[in-house]
Amino acid sequence: MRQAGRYLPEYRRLRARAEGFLDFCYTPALAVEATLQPIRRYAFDAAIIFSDILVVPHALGQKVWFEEGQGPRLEALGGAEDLTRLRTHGLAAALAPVYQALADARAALPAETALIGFAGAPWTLATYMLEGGSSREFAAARHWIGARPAAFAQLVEILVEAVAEHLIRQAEAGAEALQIFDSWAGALNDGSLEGDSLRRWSLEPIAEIARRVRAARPDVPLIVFPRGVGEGYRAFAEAGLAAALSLDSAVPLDWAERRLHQYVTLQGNLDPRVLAAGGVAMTEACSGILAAWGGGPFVFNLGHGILPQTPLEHVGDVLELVRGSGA
Ligand code: 1CP
Repeated sequence: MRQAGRYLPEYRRLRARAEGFLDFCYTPALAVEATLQPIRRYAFDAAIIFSDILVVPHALGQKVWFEEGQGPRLEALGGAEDLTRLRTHGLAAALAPVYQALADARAALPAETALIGFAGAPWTLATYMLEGGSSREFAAARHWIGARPAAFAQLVEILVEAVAEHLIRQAEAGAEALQIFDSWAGALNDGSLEGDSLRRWSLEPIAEIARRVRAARPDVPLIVFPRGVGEGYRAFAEAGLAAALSLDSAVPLDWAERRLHQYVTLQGNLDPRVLAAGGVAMTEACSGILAAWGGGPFVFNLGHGILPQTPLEHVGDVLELVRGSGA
């Protein structure tokens, strides 16, 4: 998860060579290099293509840019009339450099290293498109759900279509597994919205995407990450929509083992702050995850993106622990 990230000095040097972050994503030679860097250093079992979830809103014609130290910015959609301006037919052409990068990365990777493609889930993408950037409160998205439900549903429908197409094209280009990030799904499950909004705006759109991807590419496993949904993970596991569920660091290990693992492969969930801190706490956290989940189908991973200040040795130490565990 965010393997290439800013914790690698070689990534920071490469990053300095591109104009803006999106230019970086759309220049296959640079994107491939960023994809390979963590594999060269650590020989992980899988590489994730260097791209971003916001290439989809950008391909739909929304203005997207990244400000140094501030994260993503978008020209927020103001109302239902702005939906008609989204370009729903130019996706493949706009994202051709991403597919090129996947094909080139697949060719450059060792045969035993899996290549993962990814996309943001409709709800998470909608929050960026309506808020105009990162948010903690999601005021605009909540307003659309409450005051303009038909327009919000239309936006989600547009995104289901676009995300499904983007994932299928990534598989065609060489991705061997696909991950859907619903990074802000937790906001749908915090009691502030009416009804079962987690099901309506996260689970169901993802299930529809999963159906389309499975119909086109039954051979490519899907990993779903509805971050922060707590007990809501059960509905995702029981729905049988994905080969694997990625769990955030707040999910209790024994609960997941009892409630989720019989339905689905688990991925996760070392706390990135624990990885950054290192020491005995890190060793014990890894052993705990391996002991709880290592008996069934399981992918060791972080519970969220790696922190830029993470010491390189800690990543090596964790790898050694996991590889030595026999799980
Ligand atoms: O290894 C990799 O880096 C893989 C490529 C990757 C992935 C899988 C990047 C590159 N971004 C993502 C996913 C992504 N992007 C998510 C979902 C996962 C998650 O929850 O972290 C989200 C929400 C984004 C949006 C995004 N992109 C943010 C905002 C996060 C927020 O708090 O709102 C930011 C800061 C980015 C920029 C970005 N994307 C990727 C990198 C390495 C960076 C850092 C920018 C840089 O290097 O300048």
